[in-house]
Amino acid sequence: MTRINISDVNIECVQGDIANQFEIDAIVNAANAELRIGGGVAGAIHRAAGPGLENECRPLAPIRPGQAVITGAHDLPNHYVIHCLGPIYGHDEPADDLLASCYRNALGLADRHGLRSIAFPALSTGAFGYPMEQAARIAFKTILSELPNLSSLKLIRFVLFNARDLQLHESILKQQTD
Ligand code: AR6
Repeated sequence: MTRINISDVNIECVQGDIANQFEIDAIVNAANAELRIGGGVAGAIHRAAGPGLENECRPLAPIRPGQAVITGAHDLPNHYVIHCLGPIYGHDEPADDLLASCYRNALGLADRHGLRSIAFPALSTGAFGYPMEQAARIAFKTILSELPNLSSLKLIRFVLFNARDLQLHESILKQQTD
């Protein structure tokens, strides 16, 4: 686990399951455009939240790449879920800008709701095929550039599924903040 404090905000990298993050106000879903239960992160979140989440999502769909929408968290141990549609690598362009928009829009939504903490998975790096290292650089660059615009958020956590992805994120976060 790595934690860095910048401008009074903690940025953390941990290994774990995004659907099992206690004491975090909002978790971010790597959603599909229809906001339906899917595989990967979306499957884990919807299974843990229960069917009420899909019902709440239905009128908000479809969403566009780069967009973020917020719902309640139902049976999850959080207050909100922020659903982001990341770009499909090699299909949605410009991919870097669309991925950055996901992080920017999710942080903005959380902050406007007065939330103190948010946890992200590595958006677009699974079924959507984004190379992990490139995605991590964009994620942290966007988060670091958004820090001056945040007032309520004090903890931004990255939840990585395996040790290799955790190490990669830790080293890129260190590079970008040294
Ligand atoms: N907790 C944390 N990270 C996870 C978890 C988990 N429970 N499960 C997977 N990962 P993905 P995408 C990692 O495919 O690429 C879905 O089917 C995973 O190793 O969930 O944005 C949706 O319905 C990878 O590094 O999201 C969409 O159709 C990262 O999280 C589509 O996939 C993202 O993997 C979205 O694709």
